[in-house]
Amino acid sequence: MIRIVTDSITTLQVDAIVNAANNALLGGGGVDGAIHRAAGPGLLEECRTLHGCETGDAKVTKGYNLPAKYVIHTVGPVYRGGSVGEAQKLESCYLRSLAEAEKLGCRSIAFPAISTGVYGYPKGEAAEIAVGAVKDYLESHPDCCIEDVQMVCFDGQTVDIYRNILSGL
Ligand code: AR6
Repeated sequence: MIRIVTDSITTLQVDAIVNAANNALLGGGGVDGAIHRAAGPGLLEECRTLHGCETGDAKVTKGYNLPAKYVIHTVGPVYRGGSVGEAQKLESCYLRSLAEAEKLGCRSIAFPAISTGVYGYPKGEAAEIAVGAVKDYLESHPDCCIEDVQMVCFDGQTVDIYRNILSGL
């Protein structure tokens, strides 16, 4: 099931939350900053051992002081007009994160709207890619342990966009 949630991702009692990180995986602003603040210093310590992450890939840490057991750190593309492979990279963030969650045996996972803040991806296009990728993954993995996918919409515009897309499914 794919559903909309409007709370901060740091408060969610799910098996895994996804972080919209950067290639260094050493923290930053936006949702990344919020996750590091809420998780505490153990998260940064573990992140240092991961030696960064490629755009479109995903790496796992524990959740430390978060209610979530795991944090899946993924790196969305910086939006540069849409013609340098951004859509495929963004889709890969969702697919790779779900694959990591499945490996961990997660039943629930929460995603932020990756790349739609500082990285400038148009919110509507990014949401279409996000929902499409999750739907494709779940349909192509019918025996998957993941049963609850929460799309965290942190602003009103994003809520409206996801409502429209999900109501048309
Ligand atoms: N819970 C859920 N969503 C949130 C939260 C929160 N607490 N805070 C912000 N958002 P952004 P990006 C939403 O900029 O565009 C960082 O510095 C926000 O409203 O966090 O992928 C990293 O280190 C937006 O919809 O991530 C990278 O350098 C969405 O999260 C860079 O920003 C993503 O916004 C990544 O940029």
